[in-house]
Amino acid sequence: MNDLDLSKPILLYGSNISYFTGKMENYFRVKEISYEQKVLNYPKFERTMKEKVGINQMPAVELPDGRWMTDTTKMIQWFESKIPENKIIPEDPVQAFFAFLLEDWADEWWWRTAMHYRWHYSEGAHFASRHLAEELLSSVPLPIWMKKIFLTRRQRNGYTTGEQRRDFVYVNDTIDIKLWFMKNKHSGIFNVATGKSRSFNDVANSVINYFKSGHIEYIDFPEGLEDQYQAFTEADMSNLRNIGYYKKSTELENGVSSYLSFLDKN
Ligand SMILES: N[C@@H](CCC(=O)N[C@@H](CS)C(=O)NCC(=O)O)C(=O)O
Repeated sequence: MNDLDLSKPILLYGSNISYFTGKMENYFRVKEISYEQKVLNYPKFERTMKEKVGINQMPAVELPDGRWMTDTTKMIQWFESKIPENKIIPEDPVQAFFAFLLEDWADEWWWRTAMHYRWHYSEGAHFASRHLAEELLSSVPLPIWMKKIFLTRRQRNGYTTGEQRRDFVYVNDTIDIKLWFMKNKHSGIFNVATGKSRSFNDVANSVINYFKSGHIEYIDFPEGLEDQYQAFTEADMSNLRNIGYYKKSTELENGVSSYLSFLDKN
């Protein structure tokens, strides 16, 4: 049964710089479905979303009959099942499978890069925070600069701040490797690490967990050094494995707690 009334425009709630709102808009354009993009201010948007669909994310769609829905993947599939013209999901099941795979790849992975480029660099952060402060937070009675700081902190947290990664190795593991080399004569250049990078947030959280108190405070990276800094390093351990060293390295959390308890006792 087709229960979709297309005689009136569909309402699309979301920010006009939200990538997923853009995805839905493009879908409507390709399908020639008439829609109206609307902005609902926070905190009203959050309350309405929780009430109508149970989750606070954008975009959301309101159908002319008052039904609400969210999640672009599911919404597109729903509209595809209702409107057979201009299908964007291929009929052929193998092609459809690859189309879904591509969609999943873009939806679940590319937003990370997009968030990084939008929020990490000050030009992007200034632009996006001002836009969202004026658009989504326009009814919050605070000066724009305060809203910008709030938004930039919120968005950087988890996407970029403290997410620089290193291959942290527990000091005892490095000694084990050296002792092993004393018994097993090999010559060459070998990385002495874990092969698995972890973030500075992980290190800080391990310390907080050990002490059961504390919180993370971020400070801006010194200007001028940003371009020299390597945000990610991870050792290739294959040389060491190829000569027969297989001992598992200590997990970061265990290394931190064992070292901190050593410091406590000494
Ligand atoms: N899987 C969802 C993802 C939607 C999504 O992540 N939207 C972003 C904005 S583009 C959002 O609402 N994020 C929540 C937040 O920032 O609190 C979809 O396809 O619609």
